[in-house]
Amino acid sequence: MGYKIAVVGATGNVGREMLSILDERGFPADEVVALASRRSQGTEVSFGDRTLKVKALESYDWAGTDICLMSAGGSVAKDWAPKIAAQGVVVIDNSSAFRYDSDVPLIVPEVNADAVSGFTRRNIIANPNCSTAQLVVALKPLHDKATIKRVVVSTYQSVSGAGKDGMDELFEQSRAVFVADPTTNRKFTKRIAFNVIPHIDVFMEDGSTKEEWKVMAETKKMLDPKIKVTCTAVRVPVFIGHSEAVNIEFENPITAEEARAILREAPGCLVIDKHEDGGYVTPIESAGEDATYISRIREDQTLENGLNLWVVADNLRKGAALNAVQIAELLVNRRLLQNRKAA
Ligand code: 11C
Repeated sequence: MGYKIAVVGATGNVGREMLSILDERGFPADEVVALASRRSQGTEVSFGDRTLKVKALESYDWAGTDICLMSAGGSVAKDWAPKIAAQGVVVIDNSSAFRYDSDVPLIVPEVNADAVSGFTRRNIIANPNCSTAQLVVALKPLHDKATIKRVVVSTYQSVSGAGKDGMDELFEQSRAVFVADPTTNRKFTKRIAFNVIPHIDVFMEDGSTKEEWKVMAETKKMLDPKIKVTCTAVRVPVFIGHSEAVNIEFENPITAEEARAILREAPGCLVIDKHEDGGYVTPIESAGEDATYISRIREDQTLENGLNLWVVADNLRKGAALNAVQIAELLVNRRLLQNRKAA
């Protein structure tokens, strides 16, 4: 018997991607429901070659629904996820609202799948921040081999991380620059077209941004609290695909050749690393793909046991929608919803 799954935030960038990934991967659903706020009620969204009419979250009857994939932002999640979870529905939430709660599992299936069983405490599972998801997919197999001590990450994050408004702003500003019209900044704090901005999310007391803090806190929660992480998060004028320059210091020796061989076999990773023009991945090639791409693997001669990597992934897929669907698949494949269905 299949499952009934509802996508909350179905009209957003990530919600639409969730629907298409559920269809692509043949998720065992008898019914898929698209939900959004009342003002989007009746909007049509694609689900494979079908069209779903969006229903209002406010009046949806959750009886019989097994899983809720939620991508509606932190305040909607804080308000709705506990109410939905209380009705026996497992909520997989893409916002940061519950990620740091010790009784909510934060899951990247390639990294800490076993922690998923902890969802029963609150019926909520958190999906990580996009820049963390691709990072930990690349770090996990290397940590298993040589034990990571410290990671220095510089991110190059696409505007789709800031939603459709971010994509529209890059498009609009690029057009305006070409026709010599004035540009306006709405979503971003400075012009993003033909520029880069070292500021994502709000500033924290120590001068870091919340995005940089998330990369640190989420890596520790999912991979190992002993790993030291420092991050500089930068918005770049790319529509889809986050890139990361990653410097890693290990406890034990590991060569670039060993790292390349390990990453070639690692789940979710795809190594493209030829020492020639174009022998690496850029965000354009990652868009629409599921893999976390790893290029430019090389030893850092300034450290005793150090490596540098270039890590690229589609932030809307592995960074958000795909990871959420993979978590739902974990629940199904490990039969963690079975008793609920019988009950
Ligand atoms: C960005 N990483 O690129 C952010 C988007 O905590 O889920 C995702 C924010 C989050 O702007």
